Order: sequence, then structure tokens, then C-alpha cells
Amino acid sequence: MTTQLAPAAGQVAAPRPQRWSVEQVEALFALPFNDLLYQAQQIHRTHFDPNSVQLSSLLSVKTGGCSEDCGYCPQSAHHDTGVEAEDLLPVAEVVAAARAAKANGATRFCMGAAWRGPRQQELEQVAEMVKAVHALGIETCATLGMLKDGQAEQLKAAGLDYYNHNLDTSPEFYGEIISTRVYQDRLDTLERVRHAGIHVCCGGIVGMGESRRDRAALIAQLANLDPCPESVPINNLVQVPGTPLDGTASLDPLEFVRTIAVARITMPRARVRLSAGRREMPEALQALCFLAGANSIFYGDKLLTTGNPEVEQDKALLARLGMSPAEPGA
Ligand code: SAM
Ligand code: DTB
Ligand code: SF4
Repeated sequence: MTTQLAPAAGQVAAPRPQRWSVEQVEALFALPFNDLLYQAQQIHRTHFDPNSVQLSSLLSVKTGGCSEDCGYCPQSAHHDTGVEAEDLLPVAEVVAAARAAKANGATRFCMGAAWRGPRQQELEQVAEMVKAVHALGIETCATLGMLKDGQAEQLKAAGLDYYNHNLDTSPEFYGEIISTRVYQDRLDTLERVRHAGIHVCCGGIVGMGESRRDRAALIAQLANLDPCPESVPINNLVQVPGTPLDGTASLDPLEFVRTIAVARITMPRARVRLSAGRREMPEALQALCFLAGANSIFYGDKLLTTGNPEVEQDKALLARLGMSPAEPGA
């Protein structure tokens, strides 16, 4: 029989993860830029090789025609963006894309579907895809919308390593962006994913006209998830004609860098991903994001429906920065 020993006198039990108030996160945002980056860089170096970057490739396995009305999204059936609704891709096509991503150096392959959530038959088809991609020896990730009881377990059994499900913005601003679901729906799915033993990939979008307090509240929500997400994608809104958010005043790029730094400080062990919007960023700004603690990118010429930097361009950028791709599993 094994006995769980209480910490001896004078010893301290492992510290509970810190809970962040929105005010504490706002105070980080308000630091002088150099102090903020210095703090982020110190924390980054404590937990990661600062010159290593994790590479995730994306594929839209089911494009367009989504019943949700997310104001940023070109795939919503509520917006006229020219993105046509397509069927779920055949497994062989997905496997070919995953094989190509692996050959290019990606260590994770993320399959995205424009659904509010998968119907049972759709989930079974995606589970087949996950099984086939998993067999290639690349990490698997899926983003399929809201999951019902039991669905996360089915994905886990198929070999799913990560589930991406973003909180996107603060609870207070959420209703300005999406009316077809509520914040709690997202938290419920995240709970199901965590409970099934799948790693959580959860982040948000900035540049949607939110305030700094909203950005701080988003980061506090993410950092207070217990445990913290393993991956945190920070997306800069990609403005797509036909979406309600097209024409939103763009975010100060230094505020984007601040958001990355604050994510790094509050979620020290997470892979913070410099995500959508990178194609529109000058390389010097991307370098600043890496300095602020970003250590993951979407890698491949396309996100879901919009563009991403060319692979060759990214390889050249990483070489110029002396950065190398992280090992699988890192
Ligand atoms: N339908 C599923 C869902 O919403 O969870 C999965 C796919 S959805 C396209 C995945 C994520 O892409 C969204 O949560 C959002 O964060 C991001 N996204 C969508 N459109 C975007 C845009 N125009 N700019 C930046 N990020 C975007
Ligand atoms: C995430 O946070 N960003 C990715 C991924 N998770 C699924 C999606 C970005 C989509 C950008 C718009 C598009 O290409 O359709
Ligand atoms: Fe649908 Fe996801 Fe786009 Fe929202 S973000 S419209 S749920 S595909």
C-alpha cells in the first residue's frame, strides 16, 4: 500500500497556480514597453529554449456555410464573403496534406471545420481522419466547434492530441461579436476536452475593436483556466470583405506585441502562438513577437481560407533570426 505523505514541517506543498485578476493583467499591459518585454523574456528563458519555435500546419477539412454568426469569420453563412460551402474532405486528401506538412517540418497538423459543432456521423468521419493522421507520426489537432458529452472521448480514442477552441475575447465584449452562442458554451466544451485528457489549445483574436481592458480580461480568462492551456494562439484579426468586422480600425502593432508578452508572463509554460494576421506583419514585428515570448507559428501557405506567409519565406526568416523548429512533442 502506498501512503500519500503530507509535506513535512518547513516544506511547502507545490504552489497553486496563480489566479490573475483583470486589474493585475491590465497593470502588466501598462508597464513601459521595455520593462514588459524584459519580464516576458526572463520568463520565456526560464521555461523554453528562446530560439526554438513550434510549427503547426492548418487544413480546412470542412469549409464555409457555418451556421454561427461570428463577426470576424469569412466562413459564416450569415456573411457574404465569397467563401463557398464545401463538403467534408475525403480522408486520403487530408492524409496527403498532413504528410506534406510533416515533410516540410511541421510537428502538428490541425484540422479545422466550419461547424457550430459536429453531428455524430461527422464526428465519426473526423475520428477516421485523426486516426489516419496520427498514424503518420505527427501531432494531431482539431477545431470543430462545440462538443457534446462523449465526443471528446471519441476523438481522444482516435489519437487526438490537441483540441483548439478559442475564447476569442473578453466575456463582456463577446456578445458584440457573436450572437449565436454564449461564453459559457465555449467554457463547457473546453471542460469536456480537458476531462477527456486532450491537450487544450485556446486563445483569442485582437484587433476587433475591443478595449485594452477586454484584451486583459481575455488573457485573465485564459490564464485562469485550471490547468492553463498548453497552446495559446493569439490571432490578429484578418479583415475579410463581407464580414461585419471588415473596416475595423487596426490595432497598434506594439499593442499586439504587448498582448503576446502578457500572455507569456501569465502562462509561462504555454506555447504562445503568433497566429492569424502574420502575413500582414512586417518581419521586424514578427521578430519582436518572438522576443516577447511567442514560440509557435502557423506554418504553411494557408490558414483556413486566408493566406499565411510562404513556407520558404518563413524558413528564411527563422534562419535570419537563428531560430530552429522545436522537436516533436516539445
Ligand atoms: N468553427 C470552429 C470554432 O469556431 O471553434 C472552428 C473553426 S474557427 C474558424 C477557429 C478560430 O479561427 C476561431 O475561433 C477564431 O479565433 C479564428 N478566426 C476565424 N476567423 C478569423 C479571422 N478573420 N481573423 C483571425 N482569426 C480568425
Ligand atoms: C486559431 O486560433 N487560428 C486559426 C486556428 N486556430 C484554427 C484559424 C485562423 C483563421 C483565419 C481566417 C481564415 O483563414 O479563414
Ligand atoms: Fe463558424 Fe467557427 Fe467561423 Fe464562427 S469561427 S462562423 S463557429 S467557422
